[in-house]
Amino acid sequence: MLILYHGWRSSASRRVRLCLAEKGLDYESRLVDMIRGEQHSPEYLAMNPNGVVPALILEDGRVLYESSVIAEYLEETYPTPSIRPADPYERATMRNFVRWVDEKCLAKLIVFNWSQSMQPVASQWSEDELAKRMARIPTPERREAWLRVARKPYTEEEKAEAMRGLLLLLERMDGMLEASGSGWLVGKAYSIADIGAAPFVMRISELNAPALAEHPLVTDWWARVQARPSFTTARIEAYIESAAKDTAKK
Ligand SMILES: N[C@@H](CCC(=O)N[C@@H](CS)C(=O)NCC(=O)O)C(=O)O
Repeated sequence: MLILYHGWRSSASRRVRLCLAEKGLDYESRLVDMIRGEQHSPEYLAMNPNGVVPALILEDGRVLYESSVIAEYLEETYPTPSIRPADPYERATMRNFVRWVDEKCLAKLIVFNWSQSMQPVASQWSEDELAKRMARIPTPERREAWLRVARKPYTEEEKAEAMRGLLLLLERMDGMLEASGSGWLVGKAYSIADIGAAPFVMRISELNAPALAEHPLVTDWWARVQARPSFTTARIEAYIESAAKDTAKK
């Protein structure tokens, strides 16, 4: 059976769960406790050297990481139902879009997600604890992000700037929905492009609902995404409620 190392609220994990659900694939769920730094443990880094979730263990024991790469692997290995356009140009467009989301949106979303979920705990770490954690983080960007939430919380100005960046996604999606005319981002059907954007639109809907409402095409698209059975199966739940459930379990 497939084994997924993931986090319920992680956007990249949500993408993979959406793909698995869309294809009706069963998997063993292994939650990674990010606040405890399990993603930076030597065992986890052996699976994903970037020290981030998700990681997917295949049926033969090999490992894959990077949500968009996992999505395409799942499509190629379990092609029905398809979540990728058949037309090569549309496929290329889908990949370019997902790559853009990865490059432009993830760092912006971290500003909000980590301020909410990581900062309350990370700000309590002693200097010694912080140094130990920093030493285990494999990439400079994530060391910086952890340092920010632990010692130098994002300012309101930085949050406003991050939100402006995040909202560019809605503008880009408007253009794509207008061009496709199908109600989906690329081509005629729901694809990895829609899956790539969904976790980010979910967070925008929670953080800034009025901004989403200014984009009727995206708003309708969002309703269609949420109406898919895979959305429920993948457990894309409200961020605050999901975090509260985790805290209650501890
Ligand atoms: N490009 C990666 C991004 C993965 C990623 O950034 N995961 C975040 C959660 S969404 C994470 O594990 N953060 C933990 C950390 O940075 O310590 C992908 O798409 O898989």
